Amino acid sequence: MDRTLVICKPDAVERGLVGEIVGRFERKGLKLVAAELRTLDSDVLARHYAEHVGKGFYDDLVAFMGRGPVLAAVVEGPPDTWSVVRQMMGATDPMKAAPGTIRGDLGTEVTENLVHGSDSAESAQREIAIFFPDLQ
Ligand code: DAT
Ligand code: MG
Repeated sequence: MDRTLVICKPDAVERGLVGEIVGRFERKGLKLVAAELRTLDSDVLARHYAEHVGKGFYDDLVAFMGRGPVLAAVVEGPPDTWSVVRQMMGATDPMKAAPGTIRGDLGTEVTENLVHGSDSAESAQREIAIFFPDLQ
Protein backbone atom coordinates (compact mmCIF):
# COMPACT_ATOMS: atom_id res chain seq x y z
CA MET A 1 0.00 0.00 0.00
CA ASP A 2 1.04 3.57 -0.62
CA ARG A 3 0.40 6.74 1.36
CA THR A 4 0.22 10.45 0.65
CA LEU A 5 -0.46 13.66 2.56
CA VAL A 6 -3.72 15.54 2.07
CA ILE A 7 -4.50 18.92 3.63
CA CYS A 8 -7.99 20.36 3.58
CA LYS A 9 -6.97 24.03 3.68
CA PRO A 10 -8.50 26.74 5.93
CA ASP A 11 -11.04 27.71 3.24
CA ALA A 12 -12.31 24.13 3.13
CA VAL A 13 -12.76 24.07 6.92
CA GLU A 14 -14.39 27.53 6.93
CA ARG A 15 -16.79 26.57 4.14
CA GLY A 16 -17.74 23.23 5.66
CA LEU A 17 -16.28 21.26 2.75
CA VAL A 18 -14.01 18.88 4.66
CA GLY A 19 -16.56 16.06 4.55
CA GLU A 20 -17.12 16.61 0.82
CA ILE A 21 -13.38 16.49 0.10
CA VAL A 22 -12.50 13.55 2.37
CA GLY A 23 -15.64 11.77 1.17
CA ARG A 24 -14.45 11.95 -2.43
CA PHE A 25 -11.20 10.25 -1.51
CA GLU A 26 -13.06 7.63 0.53
CA ARG A 27 -15.53 6.92 -2.26
CA LYS A 28 -12.62 6.50 -4.66
CA GLY A 29 -11.40 3.71 -2.40
CA LEU A 30 -8.61 5.45 -0.52
CA LYS A 31 -8.43 4.84 3.22
CA LEU A 32 -7.94 7.48 5.90
CA VAL A 33 -5.05 6.37 8.14
CA ALA A 34 -4.44 9.64 10.04
CA ALA A 35 -6.33 12.94 10.37
CA GLU A 36 -6.15 15.91 12.68
CA LEU A 37 -7.51 19.47 12.77
CA ARG A 38 -4.67 21.84 13.56
CA THR A 39 -3.59 25.42 12.96
CA LEU A 40 -0.26 25.57 11.15
CA ASP A 41 2.51 27.93 12.30
CA SER A 42 5.05 29.64 10.06
CA ASP A 43 7.80 27.12 10.89
CA VAL A 44 5.75 24.13 9.78
CA LEU A 45 4.61 26.02 6.69
CA ALA A 46 8.20 26.95 5.78
CA ARG A 47 9.18 23.28 5.98
CA HIS A 48 6.12 22.10 4.12
CA TYR A 49 6.38 24.75 1.39
CA ALA A 50 10.22 24.89 1.29
CA GLU A 51 10.18 24.90 -2.53
CA HIS A 52 8.12 28.12 -2.52
CA VAL A 53 9.99 30.17 0.13
CA GLY A 54 10.97 33.51 -1.45
CA LYS A 55 8.45 33.38 -4.30
CA GLY A 56 6.14 36.34 -4.86
CA PHE A 57 3.06 34.51 -3.62
CA TYR A 58 4.72 32.97 -0.54
CA ASP A 59 3.61 35.56 2.05
CA ASP A 60 -0.02 35.38 0.89
CA LEU A 61 0.20 31.59 0.90
CA VAL A 62 1.48 31.45 4.48
CA ALA A 63 -1.02 34.05 5.71
CA PHE A 64 -3.84 32.04 4.18
CA MET A 65 -2.62 28.63 5.33
CA GLY A 66 -2.16 29.86 8.90
CA ARG A 67 -5.39 31.84 9.34
CA GLY A 68 -7.37 28.96 10.80
CA PRO A 69 -7.38 25.21 11.27
CA VAL A 70 -6.71 22.76 8.48
CA LEU A 71 -7.47 19.07 8.37
CA ALA A 72 -4.12 17.35 7.86
CA ALA A 73 -4.59 13.75 6.78
CA VAL A 74 -2.81 10.73 5.38
CA VAL A 75 -4.63 8.54 2.88
CA GLU A 76 -3.61 5.08 1.77
CA GLY A 77 -4.28 3.23 -1.45
CA PRO A 78 -2.64 1.54 -4.42
CA PRO A 79 0.84 2.33 -5.77
CA ASP A 80 1.14 6.03 -6.69
CA THR A 81 -1.75 7.05 -4.46
CA TRP A 82 -0.23 10.57 -4.55
CA SER A 83 -1.09 10.64 -8.28
CA VAL A 84 -4.67 9.49 -7.70
CA VAL A 85 -5.11 12.33 -5.20
CA ARG A 86 -3.51 14.91 -7.52
CA GLN A 87 -5.82 13.93 -10.39
CA MET A 88 -8.85 14.23 -8.13
CA MET A 89 -7.68 17.67 -6.87
CA GLY A 90 -7.37 19.22 -10.34
CA ALA A 91 -5.07 22.02 -11.51
CA THR A 92 -3.57 24.48 -9.00
CA ASP A 93 -5.74 27.33 -10.36
CA PRO A 94 -9.38 26.36 -9.77
CA MET A 95 -10.40 28.49 -12.78
CA LYS A 96 -8.37 26.08 -14.94
CA ALA A 97 -9.20 22.89 -13.04
CA ALA A 98 -11.44 20.47 -14.90
CA PRO A 99 -15.05 19.92 -13.85
CA GLY A 100 -15.26 16.79 -11.74
CA THR A 101 -12.14 17.69 -9.79
CA ILE A 102 -12.26 19.11 -6.27
CA ARG A 103 -10.82 22.47 -7.28
CA GLY A 104 -12.79 22.54 -10.53
CA ASP A 105 -16.07 21.90 -8.76
CA LEU A 106 -15.65 23.87 -5.55
CA GLY A 107 -13.31 26.86 -6.02
CA THR A 108 -12.40 29.93 -8.06
CA GLU A 109 -9.27 31.38 -6.40
CA VAL A 110 -5.68 30.22 -6.84
CA THR A 111 -4.62 30.93 -3.26
CA GLU A 112 -7.79 29.57 -1.67
CA ASN A 113 -7.81 26.34 -3.61
CA LEU A 114 -9.16 24.06 -0.91
CA VAL A 115 -6.78 21.14 -0.88
CA HIS A 116 -3.14 20.10 -0.87
CA GLY A 117 -1.77 16.78 -2.08
CA SER A 118 1.85 15.67 -2.27
CA ASP A 119 3.23 15.89 -5.82
CA SER A 120 5.47 12.77 -5.89
CA ALA A 121 6.28 9.67 -3.87
CA GLU A 122 9.29 11.50 -2.42
CA SER A 123 7.18 14.53 -1.48
CA ALA A 124 4.63 12.25 0.15
CA GLN A 125 7.26 10.63 2.33
CA ARG A 126 8.81 14.00 3.24
CA GLU A 127 5.48 15.69 4.02
CA ILE A 128 4.02 12.80 6.03
CA ALA A 129 7.15 12.96 8.20
CA ILE A 130 6.51 16.68 8.85
CA PHE A 131 2.87 16.30 9.82
CA PHE A 132 2.72 12.80 11.33
CA PRO A 133 6.25 11.89 12.47
CA ASP A 134 4.95 9.07 14.69
CA LEU A 135 2.89 7.36 11.99
CA GLN A 136 4.10 3.78 11.46
P1 DAT B 1 -0.18 22.71 -5.85
O1 DAT B 1 -0.90 23.11 -4.58
O2 DAT B 1 -1.15 22.44 -6.97
O3 DAT B 1 0.82 21.61 -5.65
P2 DAT B 1 2.08 24.53 -5.95
O4 DAT B 1 2.83 23.53 -5.11
O5 DAT B 1 2.73 25.01 -7.20
O6 DAT B 1 0.64 24.00 -6.33
O7 DAT B 1 1.78 25.82 -5.07
C1 DAT B 1 1.41 25.71 -3.70
C2 DAT B 1 0.27 26.65 -3.44
O8 DAT B 1 0.72 27.99 -3.60
C3 DAT B 1 -0.91 26.51 -4.38
O9 DAT B 1 -1.82 25.50 -3.96
C4 DAT B 1 -1.53 27.88 -4.34
C5 DAT B 1 -0.33 28.78 -4.19
N1 DAT B 1 0.15 29.27 -5.49
C6 DAT B 1 0.86 28.59 -6.40
N2 DAT B 1 1.12 29.33 -7.48
C7 DAT B 1 0.57 30.53 -7.22
C8 DAT B 1 0.47 31.75 -7.94
N3 DAT B 1 1.02 31.90 -9.16
N4 DAT B 1 -0.20 32.78 -7.37
C9 DAT B 1 -0.75 32.67 -6.15
N5 DAT B 1 -0.71 31.53 -5.41
C10 DAT B 1 -0.06 30.49 -5.95
MG1 MG C 1 2.57 21.60 -4.55
